[in-house]
Amino acid sequence: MEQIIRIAVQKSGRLSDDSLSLIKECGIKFYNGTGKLKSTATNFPVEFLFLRDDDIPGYVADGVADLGIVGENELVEKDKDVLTLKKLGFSKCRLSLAIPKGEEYPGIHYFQGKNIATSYPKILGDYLQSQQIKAEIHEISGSVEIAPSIGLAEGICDIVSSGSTLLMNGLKEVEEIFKSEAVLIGNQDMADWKKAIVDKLLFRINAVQKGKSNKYVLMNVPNSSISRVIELIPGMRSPTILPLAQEGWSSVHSVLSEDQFWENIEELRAAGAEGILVVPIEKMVI
Ligand code: PRT
Ligand code: ZN
Repeated sequence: MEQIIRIAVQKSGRLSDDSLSLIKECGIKFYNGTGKLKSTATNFPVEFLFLRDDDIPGYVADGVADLGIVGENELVEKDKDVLTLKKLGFSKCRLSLAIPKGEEYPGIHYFQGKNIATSYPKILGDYLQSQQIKAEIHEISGSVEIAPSIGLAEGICDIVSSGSTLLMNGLKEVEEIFKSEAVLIGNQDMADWKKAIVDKLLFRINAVQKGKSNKYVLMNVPNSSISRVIELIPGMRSPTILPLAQEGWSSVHSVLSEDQFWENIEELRAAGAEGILVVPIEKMVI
């Protein structure tokens, strides 16, 4: 049998584009025709299953898929035994409690004895228990935000990103109860040969993520300032220094996080650096 692992990704929705972009950035090529439920990569031993996100934790727990990409909210709500292998940094959102905007909110005890509509009964139930609040949880599968206006519940617990859905429905966010982002999950009992493929994939994901958070920076520096500039941008091992055609000047190349770059930009200029270029890095292996 061909040695290939299966990875479950969302078929279409808020996770799909970023999941597929990450896979492509890892150099994995596959054909993703519309409506396809399965696809095999042409240059990496992986097959993709395109599923609803709700089903991904279960499929990975059962071993139908070895890996999956899913939001932490779905993962925790489904409560399946899987490994969380890597936070992926996209599809960030929060799960929050919200109430009609005209209501006074005195604190979490507001919810004591109230009805709350949500698609996340487990996360909400655990949270209310931790806060020693007894409330009625109404599980509904969609359009949670309209529950208060139709008299189904006094409050809701739903995913919030920009907050505009709450606003449009006359609600205000009063408690953030859970933070979520996309994660790579894995089956707990993978054979060693599968783990070896997963390690290769994780190695590539790490290289892509490191590349994204770092920049390649080049600048012209008067030779008298080189030591000062090196202190400011130490780079991976140490910066590269190349002489410019003009006597007394060098080109200094280094790699640093974007934050580090902005923090040091004024001092770099004060040290005489000029012609500063900041270039994106596709992949980075340290
Ligand atoms: O069809 P399938 O079941 O696969 O998809 P789905 O409809 O269940 O999920 P989908 O594609 O909407 O979201 C997939 C995952 O993306 C979620 O599980 C979250 O982890 C993450 N995510 C990130 C979000 C949001 N941002 C988001 N804004 N999921 C949902 N929303 C919805 C939210 O439910 C609310 O209706 O967007 C609205 C709020 O957005 P704002 O910007 O108005 O606050
Ligand atoms: Zn879903």
